[in-house]
Amino acid sequence: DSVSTLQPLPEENFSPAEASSPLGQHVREGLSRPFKTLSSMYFYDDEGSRLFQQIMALPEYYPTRTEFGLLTRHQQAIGQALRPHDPAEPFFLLELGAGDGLKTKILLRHLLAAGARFTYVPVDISSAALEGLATSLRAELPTLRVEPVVADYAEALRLMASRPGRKAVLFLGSNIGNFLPDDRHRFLQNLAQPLTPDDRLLIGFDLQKDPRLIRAAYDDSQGVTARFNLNLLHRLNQELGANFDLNQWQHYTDYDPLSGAVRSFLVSRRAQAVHFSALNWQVDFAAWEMIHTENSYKFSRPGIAALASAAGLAVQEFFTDEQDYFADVILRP
Ligand code: AVI
Repeated sequence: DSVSTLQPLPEENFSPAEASSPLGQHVREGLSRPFKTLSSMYFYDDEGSRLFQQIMALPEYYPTRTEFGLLTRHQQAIGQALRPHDPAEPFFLLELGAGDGLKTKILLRHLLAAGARFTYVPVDISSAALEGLATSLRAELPTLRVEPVVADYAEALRLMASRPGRKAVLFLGSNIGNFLPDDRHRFLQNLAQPLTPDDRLLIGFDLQKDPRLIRAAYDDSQGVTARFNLNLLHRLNQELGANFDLNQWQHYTDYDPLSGAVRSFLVSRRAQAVHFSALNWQVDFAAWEMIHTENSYKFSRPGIAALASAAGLAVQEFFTDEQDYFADVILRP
């Protein structure tokens, strides 16, 4: 009737700002490719971050537990490698993408107990994530000096380069596995560039192992990883006014031992068109067409040495768990 025609159409709730937002541009570009793709970077809205916390506690998802165990087991030696030789010399412990800091607290507790003089600098582009971490640290480790930095990683390292004292930089959780090889190389080069010979990096790498075990970690029996992947479509519905029907999509994942990558996809169960009102745009999907949403690379020891040296870094020490599932590696310029 005449009243309802005066109501704004749903598309009018979205301004041109959404169309030109990084997410809007990314979606148009990624879903226009011959093999459609979206970046796993966009998994982590509030719901995605909550689901990732659940993933980390799943029986099949071994990386988090394993890295926690190996940090506990090697805390003394890792602490030794990260801090300057002179115990009186102050240093900065930077952490890129700290999350809830559960694993880092093992090292922080150890360093405090060992009398190390250091400032913990968690770095994240989300100030909300950093505030949560800072609050929990103030309660649990009241003597710790914390200086959160809201910035992207390269910017934070450049900012810190002018401060005197060793920088020990943590990048845990095999986050490095989510980069494609070229991006990974550029990322490591950018990390290495502002470092001086006295600085250190500690990077977590998930190692190549029984391929069934790897695949199961990304296709858990409770379907949490599937919900995590599908949440990306929900996010596009929310933020770009898309009309993805989540019942018409499936999570699919596979491990390719040749490249070392777990690749995850969203599979269209039937031919369908999806409209994005914020982009004033529509995209067609054939039956069983897929959107590639994530890479999760698994590494070998020689592979780690090669990627370090390509970025001008050397492996100083290699720490692993009893089963050789995961490695935390100390690198130096
Ligand atoms: C954040 N990142 C290291 C996780 C991984 O294992 O690649 C993200 C993840 N995706 C599915 N499960 C976990």
